[in-house]
Amino acid sequence: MIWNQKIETMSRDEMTELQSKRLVETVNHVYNNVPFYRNKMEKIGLLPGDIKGIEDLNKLPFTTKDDLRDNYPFGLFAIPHSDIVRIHASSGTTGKATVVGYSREDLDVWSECVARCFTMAGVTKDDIIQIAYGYGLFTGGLGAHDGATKIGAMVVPMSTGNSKKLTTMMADFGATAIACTPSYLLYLSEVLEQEGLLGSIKLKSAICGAEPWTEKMRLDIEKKLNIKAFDIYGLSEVMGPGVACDCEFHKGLHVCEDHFFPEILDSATLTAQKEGEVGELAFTTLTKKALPLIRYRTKDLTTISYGKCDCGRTSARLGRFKGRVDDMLIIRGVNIFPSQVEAALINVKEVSPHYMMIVDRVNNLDTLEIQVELNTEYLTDEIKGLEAINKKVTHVINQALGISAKIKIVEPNSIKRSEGKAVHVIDNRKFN
Ligand code: DLL
Repeated sequence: MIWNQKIETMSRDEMTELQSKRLVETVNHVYNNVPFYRNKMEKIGLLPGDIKGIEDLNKLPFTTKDDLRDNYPFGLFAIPHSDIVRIHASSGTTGKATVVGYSREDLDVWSECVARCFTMAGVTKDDIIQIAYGYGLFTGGLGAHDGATKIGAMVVPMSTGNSKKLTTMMADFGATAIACTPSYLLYLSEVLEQEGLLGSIKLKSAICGAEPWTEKMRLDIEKKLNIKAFDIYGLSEVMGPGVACDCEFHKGLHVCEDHFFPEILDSATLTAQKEGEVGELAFTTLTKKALPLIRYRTKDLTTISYGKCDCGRTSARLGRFKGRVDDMLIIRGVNIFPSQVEAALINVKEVSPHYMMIVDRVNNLDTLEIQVELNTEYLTDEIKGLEAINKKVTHVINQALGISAKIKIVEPNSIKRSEGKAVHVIDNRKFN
């Protein structure tokens, strides 16, 4: 089934016309209401009237996560605060959050996009869906919740954690769909097995995203749970989950192109890549009122294709995500930058800022160990002393990252120094 037949099967010409009209409106909106964009455009001598359609997009400047951070918290908002009805946030490079805002209309668009995606995954009003993305500042929980509600499905707002309760309810309620990160779903499949519940669940589909995963992992999930699994993509800055999703043919993620215009760029030259070539994904929002973004560089690496899909949809499709161009890690769905660890360690006098983050996936769950060097003057054989330091470091790191990490205090000078760019991360997870 297709949620929005008219839009999702629109001809390329009609789509370009709609996108062009909306781009012109968005450029006027940011020029008139966001000093950051007005200044950027004035600097290059660009007036809103110079943008007549999508063909003029490359005249416009890019936006980055740093721009959002520099304008923390509300500096890029384009409407009065009294018209903002929701705030979400995700972590930034310095530990300071990237704050995003939504008007009532933005929330309507968001639930429409998620409804399209969930419909691609076969969810209908007859389904019972457990939303097991985190509810709160993270966009996953509430974003998925509103989309499923729009479809009219019976929504079970589980959030994350408490896996035993989730699996028990999955069986007791006869849940037919689940939305959560792929790694969490694999973990849940183990809990179901341990609890002897695998035979008594009615699950049919899972809509997984918020972190990179492989096609193999998707197939593993399908086999383990005897369900269909779908890949959903999104990012807080642009909206949250629902920017794109794959259909039953799994030949790329259909973009909600009438709301978000995708570009695939060569990261070095920032010029367009050809269809099928890997590059950095950038989005221009076409209808957002509260936080419109022009050519936002997502740092995500993928491909794009435009041919009609076997499902009948004509929307542009993104290939499976291949990683990121920056050093952001996604661990258990949480965005983490190594610089957050560095900033936290500076506050602990007993250790040096030399550290190594070791990320792995054990029993389908991401693990994070951080090795931290002791400062020479605190070198001691006393176990108690070391334990106290470990406790202190664990506390500051967990506070800074928002997830728990295993801390290992190591001897001075034992972490390998690099001759070029510092290497702070060993990521043993495989995404390709
Ligand atoms: O992760 C929004 C979301 C929630 C998407 C639930 C899907 C499901 P952020 O926390 O801002 O937002 O993180 C965005 O996560 O730039 C990608 O690097 C990564 N990401 C999201 N979905 C996928 C996916 C949410 N399907 C960042 N495949 C993005 C690979 C993904 N990476």
